[in-house]
Amino acid sequence: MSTDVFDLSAAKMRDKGMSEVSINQFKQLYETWERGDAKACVREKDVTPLKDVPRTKDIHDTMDMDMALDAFSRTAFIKLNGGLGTSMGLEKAKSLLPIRRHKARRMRFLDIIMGQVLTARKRLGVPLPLIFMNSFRTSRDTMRAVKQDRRFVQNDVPVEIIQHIEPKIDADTGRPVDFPANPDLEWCPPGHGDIFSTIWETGLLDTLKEQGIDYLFISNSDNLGARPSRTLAGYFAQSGAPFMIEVAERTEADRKGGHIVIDKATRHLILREMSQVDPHDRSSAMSIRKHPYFNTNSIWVRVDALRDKLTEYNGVLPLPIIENRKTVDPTDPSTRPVVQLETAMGSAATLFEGAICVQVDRMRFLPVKTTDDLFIMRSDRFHLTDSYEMEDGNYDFPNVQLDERYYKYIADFDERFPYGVPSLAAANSVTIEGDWTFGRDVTLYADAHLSDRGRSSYVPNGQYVGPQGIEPDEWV
Ligand code: UPG
Repeated sequence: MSTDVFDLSAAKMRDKGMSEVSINQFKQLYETWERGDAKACVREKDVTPLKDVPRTKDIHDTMDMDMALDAFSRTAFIKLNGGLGTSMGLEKAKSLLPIRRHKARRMRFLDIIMGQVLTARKRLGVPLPLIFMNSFRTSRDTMRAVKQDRRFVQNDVPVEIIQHIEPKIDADTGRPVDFPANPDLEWCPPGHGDIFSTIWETGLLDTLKEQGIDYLFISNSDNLGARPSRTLAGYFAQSGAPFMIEVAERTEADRKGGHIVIDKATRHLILREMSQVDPHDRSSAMSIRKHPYFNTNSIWVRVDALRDKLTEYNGVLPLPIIENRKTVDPTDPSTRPVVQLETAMGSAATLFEGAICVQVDRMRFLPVKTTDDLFIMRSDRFHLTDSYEMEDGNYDFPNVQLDERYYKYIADFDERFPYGVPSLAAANSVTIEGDWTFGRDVTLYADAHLSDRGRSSYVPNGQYVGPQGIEPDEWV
């Protein structure tokens, strides 16, 4: 493929009125992909594992809280909100999905995020600007929901920045794909690593600097555990590091997502996503003994350091590329195969000399990637406190496996839990096979298991479900 082929994408982007920064970014992604470097892996032999990362709990015990408050008063809170919950069959931002009721209000991720920010502002008297990075797909709905909350006021700093879009590439020809049936599907967001060029282009760093902001805390909007933290702001400020990644101890359940390793040659941090693991290194990379921490995707960045880095690279950081192969209509496998070129936010750590990691407890990592996660989040395992913390006794959650055929998509899931999800307080694990609809006040306990009866089945009101299925007597 030649540069002329890339020019077709550039022309398509210009026609859509896209900026030169976005075109330059896409050019960098495209050329890397064309060279075959998108498949470049981070080899085990070239890295050392990350070990002995300081724990937040120990940091908290020795923290000077006045200093921490000062750092926190100079922090902005940014939420990555550009992704759609497509893996759960959603066509809007995942953050608009209801999680639970609280004081008669239906709470979505977004309400909880805003509640967390408003609580921190009020209790600690800090400005804590909240900024969503939306995509063309999530902006309208998200902003409408933000405006509904009259308590939320923010005048000097924009509440959203809108990330770039890029053409999906026809996997066979390298050209921008055509899909007249739904031209919107010809475009995609370039991954959460796009945050940096978006921040650059919107001039957000200057606005924040004028408002006295020195630190950014950026995290996934689907992680309600990534709350504002005075202690972590203090630790980051005190460390003098330009960039900090929150990592958490990996469990056997954390097979997806990325982990942090150290480059043997440069000693810089590297984020290794599972897609960047060479097949020969798979068992090492999966080993939680060898690589005990994973990336929560919550990062802290110094405004000055980021501005310097973005200036050095003209607004487009040279981040490793992730090649995401799909069909142009991801819900229809018969449509044309495409490549979506993406970058990951945490991979920028490599560019910052002196970047560090900090170990956080599970309470700061409560992601909802699948309806299995949502099942736990909506259950009585959690209690939403008045300061909008998702609280659980020990944050040690049951392993949940709901039959993908009936529960993977949110509409199917909701249909089968018309009275809300069952009690999980006494459940060690949950396996549901087959098509089960649940009545009111059902309790799952121990290793709760329902097996497939080959037809739609019902768990009646008030029943207990344990390792042997519905107990004490079989109904259905
Ligand atoms: N997002 C955007 N724009 C994009 C893509 C994603 O804003 O173009 C947002 C998305 O809405 C979500 C967040 O970014 O809030 C994370 O996106 P997702 O696709 O869910 O990322 P993951 O595959 O979960 O992986 C990230 C990190 C991984 C880490 C994991 C922790 O890449 O290293 O372990 O988050 O949940």
